[in-house]
Amino acid sequence: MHTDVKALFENLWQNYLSVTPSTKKVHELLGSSQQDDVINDHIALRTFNLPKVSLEKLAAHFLALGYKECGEYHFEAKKLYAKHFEHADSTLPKVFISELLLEQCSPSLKATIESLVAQIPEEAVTADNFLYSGTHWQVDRATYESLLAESEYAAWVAAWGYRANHFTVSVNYLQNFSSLEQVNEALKTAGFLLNTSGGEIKGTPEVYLEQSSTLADIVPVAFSDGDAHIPSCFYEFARRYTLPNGALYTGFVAASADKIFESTNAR
Ligand code: OOG
Ligand code: NI
Repeated sequence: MHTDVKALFENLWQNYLSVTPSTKKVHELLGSSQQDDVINDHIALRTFNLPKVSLEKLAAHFLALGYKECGEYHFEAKKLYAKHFEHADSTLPKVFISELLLEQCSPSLKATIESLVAQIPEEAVTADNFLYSGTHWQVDRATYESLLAESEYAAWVAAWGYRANHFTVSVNYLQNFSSLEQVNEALKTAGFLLNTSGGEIKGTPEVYLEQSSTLADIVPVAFSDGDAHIPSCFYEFARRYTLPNGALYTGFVAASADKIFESTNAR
């Protein structure tokens, strides 16, 4: 486990950049015209509910750094369960971790995933670098396709393994944009494709959170039987609103999150 929270996020960021080339351009578009770097609202990680690599195993890395569990979310149709974590230092990104509930999946998907996870050495899961260690297995194209037919989420984790699937710009702290609409327009003008599932903007001021995201980059991945181009990671944009008590809302909105997951769908 990391003892240095800044080093953990820096490693997660570099690993995310390495498979998400558009991130650099988005970061420049939003951040280059301001003095301070962009503030990250949150990152997200994905896994399976097998004991070796469950949500709780990933969360342990953050709990050891002072993060606290703050909310839980159910996604019935996608067969996912998630929790979010926050740090007392509110300048640190929140963390959203989900897991695929394998007992609700087909026996064949479950068996495939069990065979991949079995290849992870037990000690790898608690190592400093686990959260940005990628895959610990090889999959062939046909296996990826058959996972994809049942669960886009399962296929994504099989292809990309352990890494942040997105970072999220906090629109509240951007100096040159005051709304999510403005951010979206700038992105579209620069040629980025947005996730339109559930509309370009998910959520409203009434639920204290508005979110939008790019569609994941399409980049080469090395399957055991050759390279292919598939969706990797994406960038999200979040604007939070103040609660009646005057504090910024810090939770997530399940109905919006349900659509954000689709940012890694094939175009
Ligand atoms: C997480 C999707 C949910 C949010 O901000 O609501 C999410 C994922 O795609 O793994 O990040
Ligand atoms: Ni997110």
